[in-house]
Parts: sequence; structure tokens; C-alpha cells
Amino acid sequence: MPVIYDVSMRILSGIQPSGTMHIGNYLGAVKQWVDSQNPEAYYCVVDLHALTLEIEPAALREQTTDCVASLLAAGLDPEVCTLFIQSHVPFHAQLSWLLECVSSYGELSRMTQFKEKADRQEGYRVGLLTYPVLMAADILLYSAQQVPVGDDQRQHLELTRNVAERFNNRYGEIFTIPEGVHPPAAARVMDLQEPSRKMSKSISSPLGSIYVLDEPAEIEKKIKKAVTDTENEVRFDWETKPGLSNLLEIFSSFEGSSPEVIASRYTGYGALKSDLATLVIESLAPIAERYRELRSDPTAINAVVLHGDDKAAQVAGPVYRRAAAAMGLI
Ligand code: AQP
Repeated sequence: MPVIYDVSMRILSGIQPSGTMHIGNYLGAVKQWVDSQNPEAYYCVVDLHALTLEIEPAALREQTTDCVASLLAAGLDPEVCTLFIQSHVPFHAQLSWLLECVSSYGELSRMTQFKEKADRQEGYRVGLLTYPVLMAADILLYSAQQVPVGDDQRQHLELTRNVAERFNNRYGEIFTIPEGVHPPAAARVMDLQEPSRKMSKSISSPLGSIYVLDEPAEIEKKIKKAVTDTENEVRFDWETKPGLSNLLEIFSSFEGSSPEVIASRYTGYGALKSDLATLVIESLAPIAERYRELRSDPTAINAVVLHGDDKAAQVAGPVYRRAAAAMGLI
């Protein structure tokens, strides 16, 4: 499949340390980060975003380091790109406040992800509502031209563009207007048990998500038990066969052939599931192995992050100061 990024462009993207990376995160975002990494690419573990839902402090600490190790294991090279932790660069929270003051309650309350997550709990946190503004700050601080993200982030990216344009019109041309970049296949990997819902770290059913660090037997079991339909005709058709089409997109993203071509090779679901399990297990095994090596040395992980934090702050600081000055802060 063609590389869809222009590697001369400034890139920014992030991932929440809200749980173990699943194949939705990997295929929808992280795999593209690895393919597009270059000295102008900035990737961050967005730990402030993980505070929008209840999370144990000890779990957040562990998961943040796990997340950095997973990104390195997936192939990010800190000699090539910049990998940092969002909360270590205070300009993110600072710019977020400035941008909240050019955003409206109406536009934030219309965000689908906010409505879905708020519906699942009583007394949701204000941060759940304002999270897309913090995401806008993450992107705009780096003057990112491209933002490689899964399909679920389209709406938040549109909000970022709107807020940036509004700011520029009112206070002067400070921000670059970014574009979202989505992978050709598996831009939205669905839950294997509920194919109408996206695969998610925080709200998936036990067999619904395949995690990058799952054991081979778990991967096999989850794919075998994935919900399909009562027919046995292998056809790529999201309308009538969402469960099967999800499997075909996952297959396509790991293998590189189109979902239609893959479908044409099979006459029954059993063989397709069995081959897909083998492919996923073989594709993820080197990542899991590398992860275990890296995770055993937290000091080395910390050194990578410190270096990245520093590089990120050097880019973000001047943009924040220009934005603050444009608004009248002295
Ligand atoms: N199911 C998905 N399919 C394709 N891409 C996905 N992404 C997330 N889920 C899918 C992409 O992964 C990147 C990092 O996502 P995130 O950590 O910021 O969290 P999220 O989008 O809110 O997704 P999760 O994994 O489901 O986390 P929780 O449950 O904590 O909200 C993003 O580029 C996202 O598009």
C-alpha cells in the first residue's frame, strides 16, 4: 500500500495512556506514525487526556511508561522523530486555556465522543467536555500540517481547524491550519463482539479488542469468536456484513492487499479467521518481544522521554508566547 504521508511536512499526533494499545490504535494511527517518522514528526503520550475518565494514579504512572515502550517497540525511533509526554510540556495546558476562550460550549457539547462517554457515567468531568480543545492545543503548538489519526478523530480535527481559523481571524495569523490523514484501511477498527462500535481501550467487551501485547492463544480465541453473520459467503460489505468486513479490513491493513481481493480468496469464514489469526500473531510477535526488552529498562525509557520533552518544548514555547501576546497577555 502507498505511504500516504508527505514526510517533509510537520506532523503531530498523540495517544492516551488509558490502557494497553489495541490494534485499532496501532493500525489506525501508530503504524502510520512509524511509516511517516522524520525529523519534523512529533508524537506524544497524551497523559492529560487520560485524566478525563477515572483512572488510578498508580495505573496512570505505569501505563504512561508502558505506552512509551509500546511506541518504541512498534518502531518509533527517537533518533529520527520526537517522542515526548504531553504533561511535561506545560504549554499544552496553557494554550488549551487560551483556546477555551475562543471555543463555545455549543460546539464542544456536540462532539460525538463526548456524548458517548458522558452518557456512560453520572457527573462526568468538565475535562471530558473540553478535551477536544486540549487536543487542538496539542496540534497547534507544533504548527502541524498533518495529523495522522484514526477516523474517530475526524470531528475533533475539524474543531481544531475551526478554532484555529477563528483565532487567526480575531488575533492575527498565529496558527497553521492542520489536515487529518487517515489510513486507507482500518481507519476505524470495530469491536470484534460489537461491530457497530469502535474498538476501544476503555469501553470494549473482554473479547472485543485485540491488544498488541496479547498472547498468541488470546489473539486466536478472539478472532475465532469474532461476531460475523449467519451466511457463509465471504464478501466485503459493511452494510450487511459489518463483522466480516471489519475482519477483512484488519487483514488488509496487516497484509497490504485490498479487502475485496482477500475476500475473493475464501469460500468460508473458518479458513479466513484461521489465516487472519496467523497473520496478526506473526505481525504482532516482534512488537511484543521488543516491548518486553524495552520495558525491563525504565531508565532508558525515561532518557528517551526527557530528550523528547526538551525538543518539544523548544518548538511549543515560541508558538505559545506568540498566541498569548496576540491575545493581549503581557
Ligand atoms: N478503533 C480504532 N480504529 C482506528 N483507530 C483508532 N484509534 C483509536 N481507536 C481506534 C486511534 O488511535 C489513536 C490514539 O487514540 P487515543 O489513545 O487518543 O484514544 P481514543 O481515540 O479515545 O481511543 P481508545 O483507544 O478507544 O481510547 P479510550 O477508550 O481511552 O478513549 C488516535 O489517532 C485514534 O484515532
